[in-house]
Amino acid sequence: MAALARVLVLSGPNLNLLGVREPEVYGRTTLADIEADLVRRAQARGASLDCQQHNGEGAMVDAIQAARGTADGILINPGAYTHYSIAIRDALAAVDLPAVEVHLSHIFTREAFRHESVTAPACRGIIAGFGARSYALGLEALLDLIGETAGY
Ligand code: CA2
Repeated sequence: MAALARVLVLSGPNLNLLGVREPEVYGRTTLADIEADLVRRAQARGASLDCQQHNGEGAMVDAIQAARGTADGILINPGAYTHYSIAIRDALAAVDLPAVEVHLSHIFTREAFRHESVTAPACRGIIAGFGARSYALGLEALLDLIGETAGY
């Protein structure tokens, strides 16, 4: 693998509306704010990021498949697909890259239909409930995992 750890940061449907719509639910931080913070953190650790947001399930699957050979790990917030996309789960399992799932909200304290993540079993771990900080915590954990695998 490359000396510089490469991470695909993948956000799912409607997360492009963060900070713009329903701030009372998801806060005022925009996805661009979150991604800028992640880029700073990655640079501090000598890593590079490719940040993508897709509303479609197929586009998410395509991005995960394309990560094979171009990324060393995946930080993913599958959005609502978390709760029902077997296709995204299968793609994560198929690429065989370390993945960390993140959620802004504490999905286990919300509506019952959000309590299950079908995608999490294809990930190394999950961080939920810390708002924008979930992404930051997830990135730090993922870079640790990648570093352990690479032996640096
Ligand atoms: O807490 C999370 O990060 C979620 O992945 C967010 C998803 C939700 O379906 C998951 O259950 C948990 C929803 C993202 C929608 O984001 C919006 C942002 C602003 C306005 C409307 C939706």
